[in-house]
Amino acid sequence: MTRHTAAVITLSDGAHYGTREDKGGPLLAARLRDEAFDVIRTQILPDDKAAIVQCLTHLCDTLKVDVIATTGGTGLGPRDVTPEATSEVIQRTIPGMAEAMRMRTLEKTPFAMTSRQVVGVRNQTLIINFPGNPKGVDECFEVIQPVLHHVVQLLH
Ligand code: MTE
Ligand code: CU1
Repeated sequence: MTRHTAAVITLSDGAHYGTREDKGGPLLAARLRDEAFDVIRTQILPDDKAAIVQCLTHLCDTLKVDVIATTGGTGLGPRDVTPEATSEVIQRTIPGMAEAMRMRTLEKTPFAMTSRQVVGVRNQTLIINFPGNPKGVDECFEVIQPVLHHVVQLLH
């Protein structure tokens, strides 16, 4: 079986400028490695829509990674733009995957409903937004884990 590739992007002004430790990114990378993905790129970007769009497009169109997992910037802070940037890049949305993460983790915290996370596809790349909170990353990853490889295979 050929191994699937993944990229992890942390979206956070604080983590980018070094005032906050990035915990979500390394956690996502570890979860993806546990699922036998080759994590070929990890990056920390500020909450800047144009920069995020450019990075996602490059990962999809040039590096052709199978899965991009983002963490952070999905909430209601004035600088949170991850869902907007993702929506600009994807060609098809998978609302069910985003809804499943919110619904299933709502049992754990009511704040799950405040994450505007988006899941979608550009060409053959699956893009999944996770919240910034490491606990949220873990809880949401558990929800989508059973379909991850199947979805990647469907895109080929
Ligand atoms: N989802 C789950 N499953 N668990 C969580 O702890 N945190 C919430 C929410 N989603 C959380 C969650 C909180 S507190 C916020 S503010 C939003 O995600 C948005 O987070 P973000 O802006 O860091 O992406
Ligand atoms: Cu919050």
